[in-house]
Amino acid sequence: MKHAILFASALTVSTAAHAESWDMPTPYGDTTFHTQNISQFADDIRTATDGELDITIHSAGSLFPHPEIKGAVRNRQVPIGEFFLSLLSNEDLAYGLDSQPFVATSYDDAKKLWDAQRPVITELLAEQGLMPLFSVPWPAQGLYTNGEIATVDDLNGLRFRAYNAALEEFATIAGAAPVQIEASNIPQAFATGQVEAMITSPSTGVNSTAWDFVSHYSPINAWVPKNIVVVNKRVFDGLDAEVQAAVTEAAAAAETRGWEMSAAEADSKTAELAENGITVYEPSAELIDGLQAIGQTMLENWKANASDSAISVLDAYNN
Ligand code: PCA
Repeated sequence: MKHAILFASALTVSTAAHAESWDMPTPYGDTTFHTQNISQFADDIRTATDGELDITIHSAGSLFPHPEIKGAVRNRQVPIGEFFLSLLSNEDLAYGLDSQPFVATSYDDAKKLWDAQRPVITELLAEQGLMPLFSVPWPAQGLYTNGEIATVDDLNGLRFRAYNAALEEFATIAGAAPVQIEASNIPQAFATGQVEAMITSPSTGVNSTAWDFVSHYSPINAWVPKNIVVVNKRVFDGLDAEVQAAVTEAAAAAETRGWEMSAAEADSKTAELAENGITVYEPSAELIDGLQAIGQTMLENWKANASDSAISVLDAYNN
């Protein structure tokens, strides 16, 4: 009996020596499809490794605020994390092309753009000891306001919620007043009058119960921005080969599944906005013309500031 107990505890110790627990910060809430996809990713890895790698997700910026997640993975405060890819456009504009209006507006375009971005940003991230695992798009971005927007002039003077530098530039060119607000704080920002309009996906509109604070939504489908999951390369390289393979396989599955979830939500979440009383209207030709003109200006600015890496992404995308 005594031997059996000793043997059992020795087993526990030897398992514990190999098992790894990872904390994973993510920026968006638990009802967000990205978070649900990542939760499945963690489950897949736990199953495939028999618990050798156990990832705990800390959603909605609860472990690190969104702007600090990438740095936390780089500094090995955490081994893995998710963030909005175009937040890195202040480092290199190659990261931000998916948030430029009217460059890639459909899932097919978005896929082509990701294929063009992936090798370039893999190299850029490697310089910082980071490795991309997978990237998943949000549904195309639409316009939330009180009342219908007939032309770009109607955006003039509105306090406009922004989530990155490109959206801030967009709002400024439109004559609106941009305010940076994380997705989790959208309801609060509208409730307190900090903002009165926004551009985001139907997913984020539903997740933040947009019908509580705006009356109208227009699927202007202006861009298809992505989230990315990155891992610290040194930490990944320290894993057993089988565990590494489990992570890579789960990542590939998460990318495929995430793109499918996104496409399904583009329709279902737009329908949910309407079911909850939001007026969903097609943008007028005049509105689209005005928005495209802003996109044109922004792309010229982008090109004027783009690195060789960034230009190579645009060239690969256009070919
Ligand atoms: N939702 C996130 C990013 C893009 C989107 O659709 C947000 O609004 O912050």
